[in-house]
Amino acid sequence: MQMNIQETLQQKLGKEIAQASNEEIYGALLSMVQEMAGEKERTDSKKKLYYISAEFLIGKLLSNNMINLGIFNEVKDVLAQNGKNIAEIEEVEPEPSLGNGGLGRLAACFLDSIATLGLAGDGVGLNYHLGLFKQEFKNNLQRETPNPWIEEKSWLKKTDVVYPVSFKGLNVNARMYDIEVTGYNNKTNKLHLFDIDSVDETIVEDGIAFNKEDIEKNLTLFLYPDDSDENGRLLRIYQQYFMVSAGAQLILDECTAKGCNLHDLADYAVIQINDTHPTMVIPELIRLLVERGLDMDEAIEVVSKTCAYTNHTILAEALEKWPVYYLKKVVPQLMPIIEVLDDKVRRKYEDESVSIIDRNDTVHMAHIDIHYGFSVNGVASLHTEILKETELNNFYKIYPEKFNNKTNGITFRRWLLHCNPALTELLDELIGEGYKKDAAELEKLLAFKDDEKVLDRLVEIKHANKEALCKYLEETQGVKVSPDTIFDIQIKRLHEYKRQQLNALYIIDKYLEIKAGKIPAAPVTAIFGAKAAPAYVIAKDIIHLILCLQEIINNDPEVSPYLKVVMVENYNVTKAEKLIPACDISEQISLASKEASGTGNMKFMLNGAVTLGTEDGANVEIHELVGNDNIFVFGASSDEVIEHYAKADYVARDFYEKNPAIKAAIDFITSEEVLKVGEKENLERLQHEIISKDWFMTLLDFDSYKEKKEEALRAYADQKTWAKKALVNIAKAGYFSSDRTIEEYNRDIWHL
Ligand code: GLG
Repeated sequence: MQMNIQETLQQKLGKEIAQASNEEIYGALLSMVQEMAGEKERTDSKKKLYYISAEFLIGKLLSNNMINLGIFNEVKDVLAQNGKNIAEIEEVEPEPSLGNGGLGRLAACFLDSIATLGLAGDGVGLNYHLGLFKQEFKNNLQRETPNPWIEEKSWLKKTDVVYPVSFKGLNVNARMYDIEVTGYNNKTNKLHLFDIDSVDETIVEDGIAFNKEDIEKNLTLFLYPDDSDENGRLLRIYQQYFMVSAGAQLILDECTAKGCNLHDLADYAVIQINDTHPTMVIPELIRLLVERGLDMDEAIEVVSKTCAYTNHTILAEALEKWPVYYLKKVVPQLMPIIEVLDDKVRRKYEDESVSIIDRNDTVHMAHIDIHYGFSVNGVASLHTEILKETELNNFYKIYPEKFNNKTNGITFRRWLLHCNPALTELLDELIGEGYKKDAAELEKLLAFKDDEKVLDRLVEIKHANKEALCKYLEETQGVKVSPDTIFDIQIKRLHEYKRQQLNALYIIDKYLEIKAGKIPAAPVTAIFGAKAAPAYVIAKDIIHLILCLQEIINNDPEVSPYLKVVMVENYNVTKAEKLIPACDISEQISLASKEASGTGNMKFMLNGAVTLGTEDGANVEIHELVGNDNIFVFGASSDEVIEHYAKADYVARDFYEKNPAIKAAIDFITSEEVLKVGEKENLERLQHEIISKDWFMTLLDFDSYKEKKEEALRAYADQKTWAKKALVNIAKAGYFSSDRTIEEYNRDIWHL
C-alpha cells in the first residue's frame, strides 16, 4: 500500500499544506491514519482475549499510530517541507484521560503489545466523557475541573452495536464505540468503549460537582466519581455493571458467531480482569449463560475456565468490598448468583477469611475473582511473593497452581521511539533496529560501555532533552529552570505510600542547610507531577506543601541558585513524555512492600535516568538487572516493613523527637515563612499527620534517603561515570518491554 502522503493530505485539506492551520492538518492526519488503520487486517483466531478494564490511559494517539503504521518520519518530513512542525500539530490533539495512573497506562501499553505480537485481543472499557479531572493550581492548592476530550474529529468510531443493560428500576442501552489499536507494523485490534446516549455534560457545575443520582445523565461522565459519599459509591457500581454487562453480551455474541455453543466458551474467549473493578463480569456471565440454557453448575464451571484476574495492589482500600445492600439496590439480579458462589465456597472451606460474603454482609470482589477464575497474577516478583506469602496466603494455600507472576512492562514505541527520538536514532546507529521488535537486543549497547564518544553523545542527548523541557516549562507554566542543574523527578499519583512527602522533607532539609551556609556541590531541580484524588485530604495537603515550597524556594535569591522546585500542573501522559527523557534521577521512593510494581521506574530507566529507590515493586528487578553500581538503593526492606506493621511498633513521634534534622524539617511546615504563602489549616493537618501517624513510615527512611540522595548527587559530578550508569540502565531495560510481559501472559494464561 504505497500512497503519497503529500497528495492525500492536500486532498483532505482541499488546499496546500502550507496554507492550512495546525488544527486542519491534525484533522486531516487523523482521518488519513484512521483510514489506513481501517484497511489493515484485523487479527483473528478462534480464541480471543478480552482485556476488561475500568481504565485505558491511552494518551494522545496520532503520533503513536503513525509510528506503528510506519509513516511517522515520512509525515514529519512532508510537514517540514511545507513549513509545519509535527510537534505543534501533536499539541492540537486533546489527551483522552481515561485512567488514573499505572493500572490504566499498563492496560494501554498491553493493547499496543498485543496488537504488535499479532494476538487477537480487544480491550473493553467505558467511554468517560470528561475522563479524570483536569488539575489546576490556585493559591498553591489543587483545584479540579472537567477535562473534555471528545471532539467532533476524534479517534472514537460510533458503532451500531447496542446492548440493553438493566439496573433496578432502570433499563438503559450501552452503545459501543471503537478505537482502532494499531500494532507496530502489524495487524490491528480494537478498544471497545461503552457509553450511554443520554449522558449530559451540562449537569457538571462548580469544578466537577454533579448530581450523582441522575444515572441516565451521569453514568459515563467521569472516571471514578468522588466516592467519599454513598451516592458516589453507588455510581461506581452502576458504572462497573454497565461495563461488564455490555462486555459480557459482546463476548457471547462474538463467540457464538464463531461457532461457540457456550458449553465450550473457554475455547473461544479468555477474559483478563484488570483489578477488581470488572469483577462483576463473573456473576453476569453466569447469569447470561443460565438465561441461555446452561444449568447453574455448568455455567459456573465454564466461566471459571474463562476468567483470569490480575491484582495490582495490596493496599486494603483498593481491594473493593461492596455492601450487599448496595448490590441489591443497583443490580439485584446478581445477588442470588453471588450467594450461590459464596455458598459453594463455604461448603468447601471452613476458613472464613476466604468467603465471598463476610459476616458484615460485605462482598469481597477479589475473592470472587480468586475462587472463580483460573489464574491470579501479581505484577512484579516481590508483589507476587507478598500476595502468596502474606496478603492472599489463605488463598494460595488452597490454589497454589493459580498463582503466577507477570512483571509489568511498557511499550517502547511510545516510551522510547516516540518520546525520545534522539536516543532512538543513536541506538539505531549503534546496534541496528532489531531492538524495536526484540527489546532484549538493547543489551548490545553494553559493548559501548567504555566508548567515550558514545558516552559523550548520551550526555549531549540528555542535555538537549533537558533544554526542551526547560522551554516547555517556561512556556506552559512560566517557571524558569536551568538545564545545567540535576533534574531529579518524581512523577506519579499523589499517595502517602509513594511518599512525595519524604522528598518534600528532604527539600526542606536542603533549604535549611543552604540558609545556614552549607552550599551544595551541584545545583538541583526537584520536579514533581501528581494529581491527588479529589477527596483525599492529606494527599492534597502534600501538594499544597510542595507548591508552597516552590514559591518560597524559587523566589529566594540565596537558595534558588542551588535548589529549585517545580510542581508540574495537570500531570498526564503527554507531560510524562516530555519529563521522562529529561530526567537524571528517577525517584522511586515508596515504602517497601507497598508499590506493587511501578512502571514509571521502567520508563525512566529506558531513557537513561538512574533510579534512587527503595527495594519495592519492580525496583527490585531493576536492581538485579543493573547491579549495585548503577542504582541508588536505600530504606527499610519489605520484610522489615511487614514486621513493623505486624508488631505495630513504628512510632513516628520518636523519630521526630530524637532526630534534630527531622524535627527541624517538620517544624518548618508550619513556620512563619510557609504560613505566609500557605493555608494554616492544611499545613497543620499535614504536620500532625506526619508526627502522630505517618502510616507509611516516612520518617523511618529519612536518614537513609538523605544519605543515598547525597551520594547520587555527588556521583553525578563525574559525567563520564554517570553516563556509563545511564548506558547500563538503557541496555538492561529490554526486560521491561510490555512485549515480553504479553508473551508471558499468552504463554502461561491466555494460550491464544
Ligand atoms: C497499580 C500499582 C502500580 C502498578 C500498576 C500497574 O499501584 O504499582 O505498577 O498498578 O500494575 N493501582 C495501580 O495503579
